[in-house]
Amino acid sequence: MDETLISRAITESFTKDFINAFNVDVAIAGAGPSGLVCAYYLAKQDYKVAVFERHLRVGGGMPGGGMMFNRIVVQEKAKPILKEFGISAKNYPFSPSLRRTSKEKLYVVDALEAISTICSKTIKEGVKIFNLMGVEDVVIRPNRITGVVLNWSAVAWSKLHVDPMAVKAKVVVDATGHDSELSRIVEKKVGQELITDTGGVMGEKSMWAEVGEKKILENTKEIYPGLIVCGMAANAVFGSPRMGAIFGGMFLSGKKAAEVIKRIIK
Ligand code: 48H
Repeated sequence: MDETLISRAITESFTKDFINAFNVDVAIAGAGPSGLVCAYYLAKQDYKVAVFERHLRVGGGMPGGGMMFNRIVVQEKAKPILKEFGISAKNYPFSPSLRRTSKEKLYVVDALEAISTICSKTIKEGVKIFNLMGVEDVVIRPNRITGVVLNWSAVAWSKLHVDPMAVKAKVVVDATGHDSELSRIVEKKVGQELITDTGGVMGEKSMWAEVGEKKILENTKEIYPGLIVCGMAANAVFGSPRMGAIFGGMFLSGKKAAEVIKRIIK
């Protein structure tokens, strides 16, 4: 066995996919639940999608469940998305007496099953996920975002001065979670021109699950021409509350982002 054949197989295969991702319909920053669900629904309709994830593993905040108990909660409204992916869900409350008195219809889901299934199905739909690559800036033309600027996470973590490379996209998605990094970059470099009440990132508010889950769908939208915000980043941009380890809103936000993007690209 020639070891260099292994090296060649990896390098050729990766480079082919990377070069192919230089020009995509949609570039998504962040492979958390909202970014992956968005990518899945777009790819299902044959859009060319690349996801760039800074960390070694995908899933963002999902594998950690609630406070490292690796379970998540999903509400009835998002059940069809669990069904779409084939993710098992148990009715909650477990106890019949608590179920009788509870107003909520909830499901408890294994966080690892959820994220591994979503990731697998997203890749099988044709999405290319590039991990260990961070989006450090956007590409801009007059009044429009037209791509993302990438670098290896190892470069950023080592604080090396290595220039980045760019990818062109018809639409860019900020699915970077609580930090809403792309939206903050655009605010900083373009000015207070985001489509929010202040023109900038308003900042996430303290926990209020019901409001947070409701607002996240309203907040999933285009905030600057060519830039869509989804998931936790949407609530951070629009000054809405966090919600804890309930993930229905993240799934629904990813799906809504895909619908918004389809309308923009058309
Ligand atoms: C590339 C980047 C960059 C970058 C960040 O945090 P996430 O899981 O995001 P969502 O919005 O899909 O899900 C949010 C959910 O996990 C959560 O935190 C909830 C429900 N919180 C409620 C509460 O009360 O706390 O994933 C974002 C991903 C991560 O994997 C980051 O590593 C990645 O984006 N990322 N990738 N370039 N510049 N910034």
